[in-house]
Amino acid sequence: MLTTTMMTTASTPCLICEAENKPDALVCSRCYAPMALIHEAAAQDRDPCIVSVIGESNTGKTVYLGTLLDMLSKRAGDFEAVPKGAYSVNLQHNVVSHLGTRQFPPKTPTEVDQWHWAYYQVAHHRHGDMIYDLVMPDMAGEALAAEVSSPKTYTVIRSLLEKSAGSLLLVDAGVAAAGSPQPDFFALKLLSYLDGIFAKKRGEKIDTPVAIVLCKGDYCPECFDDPRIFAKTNLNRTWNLCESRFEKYDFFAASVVGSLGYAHDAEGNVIPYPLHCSPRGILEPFEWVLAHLS
Ligand SMILES: Nc1nc2c(ncn2[C@@H]2O[C@H](COP(=O)(O)OP(=O)(O)OP(=O)(O)O)[C@@H](O)[C@H]2O)c(=O)[nH]1
Ligand SMILES: [Mg+2]
Ligand SMILES: [Zn+2]
Repeated sequence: MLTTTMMTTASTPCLICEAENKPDALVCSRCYAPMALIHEAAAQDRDPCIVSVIGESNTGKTVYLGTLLDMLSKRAGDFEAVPKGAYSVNLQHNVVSHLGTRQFPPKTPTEVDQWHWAYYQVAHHRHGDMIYDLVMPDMAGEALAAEVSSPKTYTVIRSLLEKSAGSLLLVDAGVAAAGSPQPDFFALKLLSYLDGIFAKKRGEKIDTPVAIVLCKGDYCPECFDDPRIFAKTNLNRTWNLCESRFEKYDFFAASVVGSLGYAHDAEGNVIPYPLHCSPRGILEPFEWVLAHLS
């Protein structure tokens, strides 16, 4: 008995990659997940549930996730969200304060120890007051691309996806609507990576819910009319892979900004500025994932 107590106080296993860490460590020595998250989780009586937000760089992951968390903590759609630890508020704070000054937040750094991790206790009053302890890190698109093209470059990404109970796959609908095949190919790569990770038995479909979010819907409002038709037309390869390999998937359109202005930055590049925010379709994919968690 004494030995067990001594062992548990001597090292703390990481929630994400299971590496043993010193009790006073700030981040996990293997995957750089914040240890505050692990300590916070240990104080709970329920296991946290990871919902990953994935997508290419510049698709709008940070803006989407920050807006979603802000809406949840403002009790939108009968949700109630309580951040577990002050570090969890940083992502939402960063996004809301940038949008409030009519700027988009900066790109997420590729260094894992710079990512914002959000750990929220979310309750939904319409769904029988179910409580979910959600861990949602804001990953960098470039790190995801590196991991997908050469697995094990970012062990934290692999561990996070392996442990995910559900995923939100974000796609740039504006770029797809303009005829570029790039969003379709990147989503296809991510889905086949997930397929490899989640596959239990050969031939069996994946039962982890995946919501495909068509971001920046303000550039192509037609995607709100019927996101499935939009995906079938503009993201046909992704659509087909979903149909063949995934049991629980759906398509959603979303946008955060109501109107954009354009101006030059210090280097002379033309940059879009959000003149006003009018979040649309942000809660729906999240609500759908929660409803389909097994
Ligand atoms: N029109 C429009 N543009 C958006 C919206 N959301 C994001 N953007 C644009 O997309 C850019 C990238 O958004 P981010 O949220 O930083 O993208 P990201 O996926 O986090 O990118 P990485 O951090 O590099 O992985 C922003 O700087 C905006 O220019 C939206 O709802 N509408
Ligand atoms: Mg980002
Ligand atoms: Zn770890």
